[in-house]
Order: sequence, then C-alpha cells, then structure tokens
Amino acid sequence: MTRVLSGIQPSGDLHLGNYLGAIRVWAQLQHTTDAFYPVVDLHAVTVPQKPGAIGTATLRMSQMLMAAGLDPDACTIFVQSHVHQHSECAWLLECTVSFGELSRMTQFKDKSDRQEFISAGLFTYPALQAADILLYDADEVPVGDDQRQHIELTRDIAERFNSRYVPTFKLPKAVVPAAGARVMDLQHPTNKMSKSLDSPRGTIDLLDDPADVTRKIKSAVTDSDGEVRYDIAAKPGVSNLLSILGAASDRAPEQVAEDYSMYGPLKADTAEAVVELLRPIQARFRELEADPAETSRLLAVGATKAQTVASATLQRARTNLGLLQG
Ligand code: ATP
Ligand code: LTN
Repeated sequence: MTRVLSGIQPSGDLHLGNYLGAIRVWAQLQHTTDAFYPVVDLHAVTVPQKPGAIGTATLRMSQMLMAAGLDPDACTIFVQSHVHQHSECAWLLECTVSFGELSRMTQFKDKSDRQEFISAGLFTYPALQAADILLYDADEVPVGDDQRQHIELTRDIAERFNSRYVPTFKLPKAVVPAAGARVMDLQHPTNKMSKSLDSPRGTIDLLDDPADVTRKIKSAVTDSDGEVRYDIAAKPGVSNLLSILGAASDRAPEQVAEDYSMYGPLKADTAEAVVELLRPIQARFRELEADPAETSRLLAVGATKAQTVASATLQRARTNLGLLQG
C-alpha cells in the first residue's frame, strides 16, 4: 500500500488555505493509503515561543485536524516530539545536506526576513522535515505548492545518503492538489494565506463564525475593471475567490467564472459556500475540545505506531552509516 506522510506546525489555528490545500486531501488519502500525519511541534520551535504555549497549541492543532476529518482509526496522527527518532535522524541528514542547498530554500528566506532572532534551527529546518518523511519510507507527500522545494531537497538528501553509504531511504515525491493548492490572503492576494502573516482580515480561520467569514469575504480586495475572469497574474483577488468557490464546490475556477458577471454575487456565493464547508468542522471541534484526555490518549496510540516504523528506519540508517552498535 502506498505510504503517505505530511506534517503541519502547531503555529496557530488552521485556516482555509491549510484546509483546502492540505488537510482535505489528507482526509481523502487516509482511506486509500497508509497515512502518517505528525503535528510538527519541533518545527514550530524554530521561532521563539512563549513558555508553555507550544503544548497547548499542539493539543489544539491535533483536535482541529481530527475535526477537519483526520480519523485516528484510519491514519496515524501523532506529535513529532513524541517520537524522538525525528531529532536523531535530523542530525544525520543535517550532515548530508550542504550550507548552499539550505541557503537556497525560499521558505527560509521568507521566514528569516520576518524574524529578529534567526535560529540555527530555522536554517536547518528542511533536514528535520526530510527526517519526518524519510523515517517512514513515504512514497508520497501531499503538500501545498509552497512545499515543493523542500520535498525536492528531501529527495536530494536521500539520494546523497544512499550513494555515500548504502541504499537506505526511499525517494518520496510531492503530491500537490490542483484545486485550492494555493489560497491567497484576502487582503493581500499576491501573498498566500498564512497562519504567521498576521493578517486577520485576510485569513479565514476554520473556527471563524459565519458572520466573520461573510464579512471577510465581502471585503476581500479585488480590482476596478469589474470583469469576472480567472487570471492569477492580472486579477489575483478575483482569481482567489474563484478558486476558493471552485475548491468548495469541486469545480475548476475557470468553470466557476462562467456563472458570474459581477463581483457582488461571486462574493456572496463564495461566503455561503465557505460557511457551509466550515459548519460541521466547527461542531466536531467543540466536541473534541471538551475532552482533552481523549485526544491525548489518541495521540499516544499514534506515537506508538509511529515509533515502530521510525525506530526500524533509524536503526537501518545508523547501521548503513557505520556507527558503532551500542
Ligand atoms: P506558517 O505561516 O506558520 O508557515 P502556514 O499557514 O503556511 O503556516 P504550514 O503549517 O506551513 O501553514 O502548512 C501546512 C500545510 O498547509 C502545508 O501542506 C502547506 O503547503 C499548506 N498550506 C499553507 N498555506 C496554504 C495556502 N495558503 N494555500 C494552500 N495550502 C497551504
Ligand atoms: N515545512 C512544512 C511542514 C512540515 C512537513 C513535514 C510537511 C514539516 N515536516 C513533512 C510535509 C512533510 C510547512 O511549513 N508546511
């Protein structure tokens, strides 16, 4: 069976971009593949965190993932730091990737521009991500478009390790969904919608109430030529609305565009479709939120399943590298 792995940072609440670009696809894949979904808390600490906040955020993110459709009986959902093999493998891979390769990562460039304190971990972050993937012999990594570069680097790291030592790691490939692959910020439609951009009016949180969702979509930035057409370069705001409505109603954005000639109705229908999409997710989240002990129990089961796979791969890597057995 195809093995799939993807991770998400507990760096804020899930937004519509995370859901349409990633989580919704993960939920579909859990029924047809052997899927592993870590909440990658060690990636989140590459930027400074308030004491105690990361644990709470990790629990909450796990509940949001379950509310958004990840079923612990159908996939392995776990917390990255509960499986210590990730950190250990990351070191081996940090020593397999070059300074030059890491310097070319656009996510590092973007994030370091926004940070006052640039940790060494923020720079070596892709090696930890490679460990997340390679430890599970993942065939496919479902991610948004922005992550392609990290998955390519993961393949390069795996190939280098395999050729330097002994074939050890499977080469994964990125799988990027066509519809909704990139949801843009509603106020700044040339930036992707992001948890860490601090653009509350441009970001639709999965837990936003219907009035907020409607207000944000109705005040989305468009343009002044008044024509409804899917053209990302010339009309980023309108194209974003078309792709959101398309993703919410399983249609191509070009096809959605044919139904509209004015921005007002496009915005109204997009708002309604998003409100309906979020309604069941919000109801399920409230249930999970009321029973944190049950979420912790489910995460412990996930960590045990993950450790079984990760420890075997790490042992293989240690042996193939030639470390002295303890
Ligand atoms: P941060 O700003 O903290 O990096 P983020 O909102 O970009 O957070 P991530 O945790 O980096 O989200 O990503 C989780 C998953 O969601 C990834 O697979 C990523 O590709 C996807 N994703 C993130 N933002 C978008 C977006 N705007 N459109 C589509 N997919 C997205
Ligand atoms: N870097 C990714 C999050 C991430 C990930 C992973 C994605 C960490 N480890 C492993 C896929 C596979 C991000 O910023 N979205």
